[in-house]
Amino acid sequence: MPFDSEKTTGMGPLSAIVVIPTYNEAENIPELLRRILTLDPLLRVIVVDDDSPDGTAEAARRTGGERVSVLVRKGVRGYGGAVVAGYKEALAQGADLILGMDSDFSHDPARIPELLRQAEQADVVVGSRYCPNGGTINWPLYRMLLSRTANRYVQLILGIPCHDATSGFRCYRREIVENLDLDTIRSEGYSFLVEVLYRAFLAGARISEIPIVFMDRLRGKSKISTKEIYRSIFMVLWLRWTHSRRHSSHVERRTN
Ligand SMILES: Nc1nc2c(ncn2[C@@H]2O[C@H](COP(=O)(O)OP(=O)(O)OP(=O)(O)O)[C@@H](O)[C@H]2O)c(=O)[nH]1
Ligand SMILES: [Mg+2]
Repeated sequence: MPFDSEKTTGMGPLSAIVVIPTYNEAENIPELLRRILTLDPLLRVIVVDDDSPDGTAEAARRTGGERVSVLVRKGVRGYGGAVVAGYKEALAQGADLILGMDSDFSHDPARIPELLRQAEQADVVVGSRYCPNGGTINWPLYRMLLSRTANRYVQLILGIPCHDATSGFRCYRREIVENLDLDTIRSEGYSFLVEVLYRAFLAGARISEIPIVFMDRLRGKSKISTKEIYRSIFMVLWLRWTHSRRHSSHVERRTN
């Protein structure tokens, strides 16, 4: 079904699907779905829930109606795996644009139309906290410092032209997701987001940013642990290392 959003977003006839990973977000998901579904009558949503004990999947089904698909993964947990499952389902449902976001209102649904519009001129559009006019509200100082430093570090090591490579609020053109080789992505959590953006960048994707203001979650609990943050630091080095190895073996093959 085309995303005929000329009146609301000026996007033209592209179909767009929003992918939302959830774990214990029953307090947030009904209101979030209502806000997204009123943005455009043709916008669709895929919620990927890891069998949350608080009934998130059921709450999503109750509110969603036919424009919302709820995937429940049983016996597994993890942000990255859930997002991969969501991307695959969005491809299977024929999305031209795939937009990822969190379910805790840190990502303001009102910014979705702008992300979609910007995807007319780019392959990946990132909602960025660290470009001019972007920011964070109510984040403790240590998280702000950690997140900013992590992003500077990612830019330095990987050279991705993006101020916020750990932002989960982003929109991809379908072809980019098709070429990600989703089954070989190893990372989880924040480094998952970095790995996906790095792969897109290496494949020559045009990356664009729009400023967003990120709100600390008001309801529900954080799922991504501090351990995950430190693991991500090593993952970035690993990504750089494997890429340079692939690059040098490619050069060697060409010179032999
Ligand atoms: N399906 C699934 N979703 C997850 C998992 N971990 C996190 N999520 C979802 O991924 C999104 C981001 O997770 P958050 O817990 O908000 O991570 P965060 O924003 O770094 O932490 P806070 O700032 O405390 O909110 C939310 O929508 C979560 O519900 C998981 O293991 N499985
Ligand atoms: Mg959050």
